[in-house]
Amino acid sequence: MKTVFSDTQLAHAPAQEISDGELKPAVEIPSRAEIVLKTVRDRNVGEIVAPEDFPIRPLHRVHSPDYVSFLEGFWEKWTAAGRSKEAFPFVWPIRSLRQDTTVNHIDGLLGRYSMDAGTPLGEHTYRAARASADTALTAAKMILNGEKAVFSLCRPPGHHAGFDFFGGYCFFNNAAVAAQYLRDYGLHRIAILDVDYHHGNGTQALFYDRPDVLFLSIHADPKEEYPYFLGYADETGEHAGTGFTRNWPLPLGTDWDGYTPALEEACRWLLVYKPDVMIVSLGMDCFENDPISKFAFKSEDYLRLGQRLKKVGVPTIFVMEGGYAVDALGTNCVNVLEGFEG
Ligand code: OKS
Ligand code: ZN
Repeated sequence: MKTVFSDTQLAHAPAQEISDGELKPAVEIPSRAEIVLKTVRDRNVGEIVAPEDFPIRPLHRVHSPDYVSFLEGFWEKWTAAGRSKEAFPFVWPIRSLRQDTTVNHIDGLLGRYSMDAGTPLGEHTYRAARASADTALTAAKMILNGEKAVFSLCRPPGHHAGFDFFGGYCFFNNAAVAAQYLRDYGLHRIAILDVDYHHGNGTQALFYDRPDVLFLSIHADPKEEYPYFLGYADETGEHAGTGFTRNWPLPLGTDWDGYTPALEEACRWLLVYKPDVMIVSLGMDCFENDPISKFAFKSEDYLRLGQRLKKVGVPTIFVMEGGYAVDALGTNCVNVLEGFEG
């Protein structure tokens, strides 16, 4: 299987993040991609190719132009306000506040375009996030050109990012951008299977009213885990998309045996839907030693996951999402790819 990767993605290198009421060292860091890349090389997964530079159009098919422009112009506005370190939002237009303001101050804009305070933005965030989206787009294009499986080594991740907001370490929704690109190039049905530990709220919301992109997600119960406010079992789509979203929230502590019934159900939905392409939002944060997560996958379970996904039998794009146990991240990720390749 070929891997798509760009060095530009490493330019987003946050130092700190807000979590557990403290400023802590950031966990969504460049070494995540570096260790996965090294393991892809060491275990001869296949050729590693650089992404194409795509125009802005495929991003605007998923994200609002004003949001994309906000990210592009963010650092200039941030530094013009006299700030020099990375940014965190801290005020949001919730419920009783106005949604329709044309706020101008960078602190207002940060709240307008975000969902949490846990996602630092820096000087190179936009460039890296563009490269990450280009990485997924290139994988999609390779599938259109006949590849049967491609690994899109994306970073920063994407599945929490929505139409006009960043959060959960995500800026552009790489999997969604790839899915929309495949639709725009004439494929009829795309399935996104999200196996990251966290619910992919951004992806779900983007396709919630659409039958042409099936969204299936297995994740930690949002009652107990980020993103808290989406990912419950009764969210199954709306309007024309009714029935085309499925969620399997699982209890903290879930191991492979606890996970497989949900995975089997998801695979049955895939069999019925018969997608032209499956996009796997591939987080490795179900791993037992993940520093921010509470599932109990072993490294071998990632081999099994890859083997099971192969049996779905459709062209597949793996898009990397989360996973923060850096030492094991390469092993766990390549286990999925090797399990898939057989
Ligand atoms: C607080 C924890 C925020 C969790 C972000 C989740 C990132 C992730 N700093 N999503 O899939 O892995
Ligand atoms: Zn995650």
